[in-house]
Amino acid sequence: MATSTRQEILQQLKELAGPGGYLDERIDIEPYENDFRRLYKGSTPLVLRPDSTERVSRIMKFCFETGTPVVPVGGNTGYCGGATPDESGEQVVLSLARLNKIRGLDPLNYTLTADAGCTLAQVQEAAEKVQRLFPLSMGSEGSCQIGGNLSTNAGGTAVLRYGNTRDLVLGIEAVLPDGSVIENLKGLRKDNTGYDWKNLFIGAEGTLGVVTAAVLKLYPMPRSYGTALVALRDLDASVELLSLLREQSGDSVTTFELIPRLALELTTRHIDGVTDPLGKVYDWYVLLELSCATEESQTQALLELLLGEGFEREIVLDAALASSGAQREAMWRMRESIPEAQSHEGPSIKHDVSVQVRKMPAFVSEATSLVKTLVPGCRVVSYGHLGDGNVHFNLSPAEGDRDPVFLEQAGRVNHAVHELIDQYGGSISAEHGIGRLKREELAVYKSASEIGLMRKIKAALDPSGIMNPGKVI
Ligand code: 2HG
Ligand code: ZN
Repeated sequence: MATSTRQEILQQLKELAGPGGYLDERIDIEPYENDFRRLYKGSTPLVLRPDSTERVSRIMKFCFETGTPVVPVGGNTGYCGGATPDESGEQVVLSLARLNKIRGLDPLNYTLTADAGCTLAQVQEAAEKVQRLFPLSMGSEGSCQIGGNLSTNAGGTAVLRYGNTRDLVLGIEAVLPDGSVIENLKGLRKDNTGYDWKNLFIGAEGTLGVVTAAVLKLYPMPRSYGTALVALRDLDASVELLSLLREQSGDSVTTFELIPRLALELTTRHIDGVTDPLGKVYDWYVLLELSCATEESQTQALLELLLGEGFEREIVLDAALASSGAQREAMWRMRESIPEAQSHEGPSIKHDVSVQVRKMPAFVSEATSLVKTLVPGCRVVSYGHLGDGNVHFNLSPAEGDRDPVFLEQAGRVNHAVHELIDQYGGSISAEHGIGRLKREELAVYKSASEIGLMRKIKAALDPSGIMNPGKVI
């Protein structure tokens, strides 16, 4: 932003955002200067909150002409600082929160068209009203926004069955850095007409343009769920059980989440109302869910049969089946509150890694030994989306340890774990993206040719580098 005209630029931007379309008081701006995990504290003079794609377009055009850097933000629930301005005070924040209408809903076409600022829960609820399922699901669904879900290609707990956000999008509307609007909201399942440009914006974390709307895929609403917390013989048993369930349930496994004993203990310790549904203590559990088109009783019977088979094969040691909606919710609450429960035990050193599903047990064992030698006494809470080959390999300090030295080791530990995941042919960011947090790591672990192509795409779409500078690449 040219300093001589800074005040004029900001004034003009406020006018383009329209009445009620911006925040410029310190107290209102402050939440946008911090990321959800409070890893970064940035600074911005202005938060724009336009209420239409047209206003976003005019704002971007003006920012393009004046070289003003823009940081788009949705619900600000990301894990990698991707929506936080830097410390320069030069970047304006563009919130999509006021673009919050469901534009269209077609139960026969199984599609829903949403503005970027709709919350994920709002989209789920709109679909549910017409007996359809929008399957993207995660702990932050009450506040994360669909535009942010697209921009980060969010994952969540139903990826195994329905895929990542990318797999749930049929078309988007986006505003390019120069203010032009590009749109394909036809809602077609087949449209094989050249480059699939929408996928450039999905997962780009706002570095190529601003997603303003999307046509999303809906699914039939399952008639019944079979949910269970299952204690496993050991970590290897998790992969065997997953395969057994997939094979014999007509592939109706929707969720398969790994939960170590410590995670279960922390949730019972810190989260009101969470209890351990099993009478005995085990090392490893999975929370699994089948979702089916059959009657409740049939689904329950199928799950019992399959777990019985697991028992016979000695991969399952024990299981609690949810026999009511309330019990199902309680199991989900336990799973969804693991990150919160872990935060009560001091800061965590996090990793969001993926490998081929079959290699996950070996990776978790080796990584656990590795970090225990690097940070003696640390507690490993390695949990999450095992069905997708993705775990959150997170470290807490030793019980009661509040020494800030723990977190100072994050860089060293991250690097060692990332080296290991690389040896396993895995990824250093399975679902949380890159943002600012993993920018340097990305440059290490992605091949030169991939980085080269990413740079060319960035330069072609955002030649003056005003879109979310300093993120991803
Ligand atoms: C989850 O799966 C989230 O619960 C959060 O992706 C993971 O806190 C984390 O590391
Ligand atoms: Zn996750």
